Amino acid sequence: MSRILRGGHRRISCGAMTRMLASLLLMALAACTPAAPDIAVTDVWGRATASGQTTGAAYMTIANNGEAADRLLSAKASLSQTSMLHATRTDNGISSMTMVETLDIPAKGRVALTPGGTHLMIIDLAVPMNAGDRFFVDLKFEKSGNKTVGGKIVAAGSR
Ligand SMILES: [Cu+2]
Repeated sequence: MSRILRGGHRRISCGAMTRMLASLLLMALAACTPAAPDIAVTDVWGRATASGQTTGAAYMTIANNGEAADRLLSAKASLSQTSMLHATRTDNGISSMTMVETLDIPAKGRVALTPGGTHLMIIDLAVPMNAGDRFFVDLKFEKSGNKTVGGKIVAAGSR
């Protein structure tokens, strides 16, 4: 009986067994790694304001290079106490802005905040936005947490 069993089995060397266990472990680890967003914010800029103007706007590109979606929960520019995300919509040739609570950033996608589109409205400017000045925006993402990005103010009409 024992002779038959022994004859039917091929001996596996210790080295081969270790390699097999190692590759199984790697596969298990890969399967356990949760898909995560990978957020990169670029091209942060604002437009210089005219004298007396107390409201400005900032723009940026938010890319998600990860396998999971994320969501922008809030954004605040360093230029004033209050910022809010706005969407621009045009109905019958009349454009209006509506407040946006959150902004979905899809997996492997990008969302651009642009003039005429979604933008960060900067309310109650304490000082004018002057071309050449720099500012910061504190962003809060649902999964990626807080990110502070730097931007530059450009002259009106330059882009
Ligand atoms: Cu607005």
